[in-house]
Amino acid sequence: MKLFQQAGPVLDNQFHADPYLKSLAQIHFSDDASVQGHLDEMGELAGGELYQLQQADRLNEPVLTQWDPWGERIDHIEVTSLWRRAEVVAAEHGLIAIPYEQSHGALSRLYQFSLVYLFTPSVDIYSCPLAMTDGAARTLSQSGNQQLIDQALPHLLSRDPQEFWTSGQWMTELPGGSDVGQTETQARCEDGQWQLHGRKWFTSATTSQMALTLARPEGNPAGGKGLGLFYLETRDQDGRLRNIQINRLKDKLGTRKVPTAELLLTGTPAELVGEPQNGVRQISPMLNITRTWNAISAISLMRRGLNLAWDYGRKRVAFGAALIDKPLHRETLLQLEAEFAGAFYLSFEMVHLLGIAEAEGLNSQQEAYLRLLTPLVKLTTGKQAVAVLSEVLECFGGAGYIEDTGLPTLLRDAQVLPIWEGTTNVLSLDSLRALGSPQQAGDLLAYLLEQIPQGEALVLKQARQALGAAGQWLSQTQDRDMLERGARRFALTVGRSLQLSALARQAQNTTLGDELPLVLEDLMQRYAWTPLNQILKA
Ligand code: MFK
Repeated sequence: MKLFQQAGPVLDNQFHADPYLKSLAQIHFSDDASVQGHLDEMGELAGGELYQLQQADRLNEPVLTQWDPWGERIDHIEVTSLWRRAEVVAAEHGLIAIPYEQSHGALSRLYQFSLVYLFTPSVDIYSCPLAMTDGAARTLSQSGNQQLIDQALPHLLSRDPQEFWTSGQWMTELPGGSDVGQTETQARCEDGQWQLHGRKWFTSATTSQMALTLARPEGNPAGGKGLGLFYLETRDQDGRLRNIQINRLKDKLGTRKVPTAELLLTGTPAELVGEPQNGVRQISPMLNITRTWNAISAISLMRRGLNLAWDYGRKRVAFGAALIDKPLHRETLLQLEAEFAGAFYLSFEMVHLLGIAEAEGLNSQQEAYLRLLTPLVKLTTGKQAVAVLSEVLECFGGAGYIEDTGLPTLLRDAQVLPIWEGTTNVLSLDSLRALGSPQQAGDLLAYLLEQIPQGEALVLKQARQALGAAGQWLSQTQDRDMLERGARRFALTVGRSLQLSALARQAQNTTLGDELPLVLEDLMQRYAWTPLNQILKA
């Protein structure tokens, strides 16, 4: 008797398979065959070689060896073969270099993040060291510290894998993950050389060649303003760690390929990046870049899950039909697709603005918008990624719960997105900080309302109402406690209204031909029906 055999989901070229990214490329790079060709190449890698390597590498994890056979402390971390390959691909494809080379001017960030979006889901969060590297490059290049710029930037921006460096971002300590002002690490200056002493409790991607970190110069006051921002190189010329001990690797729910470690700094030599105070303010360019990467990671993981779920839905037959021909299964997938599409278009709108900011500068209104968008998009997409990927697993029934399908990894990895780089609550409060004075906040919210396309569609009315209600709440709430209590609801309401607005603008984009706008129009209607949407109605 021949037993039933279920075919599993497969991926092909991930650029070809993505009408959303193709639409962006059509709008911004229609006459640039080199960008289109590059996206094609990355799409092929992501659905082919890297995806196969990812599956083969599934059970491997980074290994920390603290001692050599003869008793010397070495603290060596070996990452897995997927990460080693990902580093080469990232350098050669210019995933950090592109926006700094500026060969595509204001479109450079769109170009970079389109590649990152394709690359990320196949490399098990290798986007983490890349995000921090990009953040460090941006922070150093804005610092005015020419010596550090000359020393580090050629490595961070190199396309040669032998020369390429990644950077850590060592912020979190035991007393304060969110409240960074509580940092205990001390910086002592001896004979003109700064040395750091302290314990870093979460350092992601500890294999990096350099890091930016916060420490309190001796004699400085408590709190964030008393911290300095420091640059350090992790190893000396002989490859030994510079007074750094790796106490252990973290045993995490997900992101298992990322060698997240606890470090002890025992007089680590470091350089001040700028002034010896206001470290939090100085590191904030890095935070805003890594938060952008976080959002792109969120949409890329959602896309991967949905691509697998659609393919499986075509192959899996139940109750006499393929799953995608079952009205309820199809509707479920389309609702998830609507969540994704809103997240996708708003995230890339943020990326576009970032690119304009770096190439040409923004006017004050756009600057305020980008400052607000960054925490809003990070927090909204983080929540969506967890919700969407949980549903994606359900689309596979029991198979979605089985490790060797690779599907549970998607959900576990997504779960970090609302946590690191600022939790949903911290970023909700940052959104309020970003709004500035009541007058500035009022002006910005009015600008956001204007961006919602004209039209009488119910969802557009809903978006206007939600944004209007959020603005009204903000202008009427003076009490600090009340503001803080409502911050998350405010941020998610505005974040989701802006997604709907971005989706609607694309649905009305006549340069996209006939087919896609109709699909987007349909998704726009569904966006307002998705399970996350009670927030929008609030
Ligand atoms: C997959 C992709 C990506 C992910 C890679 C991740 C790997 C890395 C893992 C990690 O490192 S996770 C740890 C990340 N940690 C955080 O994100 C910290 C979260 N906490 C916050 O963001 C708090 O809001 C903050 C620490 C900034 C609050 O600290 P303070 O000391 O209370 O700050 P304060 O006094 O409000 O702000 C200090 C200055 O910074 C102010 O400017 P002024 O000095 O001019 O007044 C602020 O306006 C400014 N500032 C704060 N956040 C800013 C900012 N400026 C611009 N953008 C921001 N986001």
